[in-house]
Amino acid sequence: MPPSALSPTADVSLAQFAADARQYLTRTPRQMASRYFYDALGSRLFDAICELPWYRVTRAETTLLARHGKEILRQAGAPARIVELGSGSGAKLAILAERRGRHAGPIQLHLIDISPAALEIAARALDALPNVEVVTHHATYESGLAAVTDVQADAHDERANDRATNTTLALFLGSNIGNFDRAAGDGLLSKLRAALAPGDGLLIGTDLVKPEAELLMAYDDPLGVTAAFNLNLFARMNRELGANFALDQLKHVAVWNGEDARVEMHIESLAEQHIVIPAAGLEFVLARGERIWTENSHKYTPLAVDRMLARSGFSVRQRWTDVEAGFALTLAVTA
Ligand code: AVI
Repeated sequence: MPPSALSPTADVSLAQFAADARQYLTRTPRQMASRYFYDALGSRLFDAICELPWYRVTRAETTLLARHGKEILRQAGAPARIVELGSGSGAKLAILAERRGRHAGPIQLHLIDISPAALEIAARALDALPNVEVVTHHATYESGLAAVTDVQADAHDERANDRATNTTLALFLGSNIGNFDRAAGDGLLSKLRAALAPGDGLLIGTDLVKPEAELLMAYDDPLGVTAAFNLNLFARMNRELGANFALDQLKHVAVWNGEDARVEMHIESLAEQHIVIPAAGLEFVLARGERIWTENSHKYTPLAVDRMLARSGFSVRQRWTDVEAGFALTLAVTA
């Protein structure tokens, strides 16, 4: 998974999946949690989305990291450790770590991801870099934050040993923050802030507000990859929860909600369907034209990023922007 990031679900039990299906699908309007996009096929479809010319998040971020990585590390105080939330393949972390140069001192790279397979691949790639110690944490974002706290506690001990630098840099990339609503995003960043020590940094990737037509192409691409990504959630419910969604009667819909500055993905039913989901103990009629809301992807202005970080106890140190792609990497430090 790319910003394989996102999918705090690989280790979520079937019982939890069923309970969430029941909870989300009975809301008004009906919803389903986007974290369930990322089964094996969903993760591959997301990888494919990242390759699409219309979805520029991953390419823009990778280019910024390659171009400014050295400066980012300098501004972050030459961190003694980097902790990535949702490290996926580790490719972005590798780009940053490589920018340290051959003769840099030792660094710890902490990878937090819910996919053991991704952690193994990433660890192998990063282990090959000079002077790095790779530590993997098989965890969701939330339990990953506990890992950050542990890392900080260890660092505290090391401080007694007078290490040259003891800063931690946390990475939260891929505009993964955009999939959280404002309150949940603030909550996560506040927890991250609490897990860090004074002077530590956070590098956060955010997709920026851009013309509606561009945003809609990114989330409703002409090749239908994003549609397949969205529909796969329903194929997954059919397969794993015994649901009976008629997939050929479901249509992918992406809309721009300007008021809340987010692209929303929905699935619309082309016909009335009597849905039964045995594992969730759920039965309902999905009306013709009714939509199930599957994802929010918030977009930001630089000011909105600054405010979000300030609300969570960070102050912005520097920003690197790909103006053409409309994507920003922001380095903030604990305020
Ligand atoms: C992983 N996340 C930041 C992606 C996004 O842009 O919200 C997921 C995605 N959904 C549709 N395309 C990509």
